[in-house]
Amino acid sequence: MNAPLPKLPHPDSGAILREAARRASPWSRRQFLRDMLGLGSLTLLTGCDIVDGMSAEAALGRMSDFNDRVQAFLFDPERLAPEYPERMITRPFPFNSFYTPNVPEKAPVIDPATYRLAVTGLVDAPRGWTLEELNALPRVTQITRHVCIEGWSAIGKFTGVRFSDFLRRAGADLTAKYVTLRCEDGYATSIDMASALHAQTQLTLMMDGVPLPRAHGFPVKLRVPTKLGFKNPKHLVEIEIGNDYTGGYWETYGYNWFSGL
Ligand SMILES: Nc1nc2c(c(=O)[nH]1)N[C@H]1C(S)=C(S)[C@@H](COP(=O)(O)O)O[C@H]1N2
Ligand SMILES: [Mo]
Repeated sequence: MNAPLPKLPHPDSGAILREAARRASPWSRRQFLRDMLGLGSLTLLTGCDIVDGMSAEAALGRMSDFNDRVQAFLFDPERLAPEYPERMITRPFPFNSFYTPNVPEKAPVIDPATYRLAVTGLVDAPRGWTLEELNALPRVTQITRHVCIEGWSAIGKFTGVRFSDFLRRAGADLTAKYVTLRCEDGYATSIDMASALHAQTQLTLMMDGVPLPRAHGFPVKLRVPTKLGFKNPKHLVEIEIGNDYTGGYWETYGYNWFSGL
């Protein structure tokens, strides 16, 4: 780490440093943080004094917040993710999950008859939606690319309710900051309201013309083609509208919260 340090934080410095620290083994991670301390660079980049590893972590967190704010500022709600022709659909569509073993057989089994999608927080009247109610709403279809942070991408055809329509019908406060998405398998993530209201953000009920297969999020997932795959929660059970930052599963392990494409 002998490169001259920039005077002002580069918009990506938080993401770069966090990624570097995350990739390092526990030992080299400590060494990495110590090197950074030695150079005084974290103080320079974050304006906060660092005395130990814990505050270095806090500083990295602060830079990630900064990175989130830059991305949120740069996010253009009018810009659309590319859409593709049917012939480019990836079949079979890859599977991924946070659980071990990472196999589709471990995906949650949900009974469509008793399933409820709870909409909570800043809404006119919090309540649970049945699958029948969700299936009765007007639908749209998109063929978009899902990009996983682990280094693969796939094109899929997703059919469901435009999320902005759903939020309006649910009586959500559209001026709230965050939408938190909780899943049957314990997975969770949260997104900014501008991304929630984006024209292509979809409460997805079908994939490739059939009801969402169990492995891919039955009965409902949120498709957010303007964000990385881990911001596309499967097996949704709760949508909470609020103004407090709630993070998410991978976000806790250092993945950048905004993760726009
Ligand atoms: N409930 C839930 N949603 C999830 C995940 C998960 O483990 N559980 N993994 C995320 C990640 S990292 C990816 S890449 C995609 C994978 O979706 P797929 O299996 O349909 O490809 O789901 C995302 N949403
Ligand atoms: Mo992913």
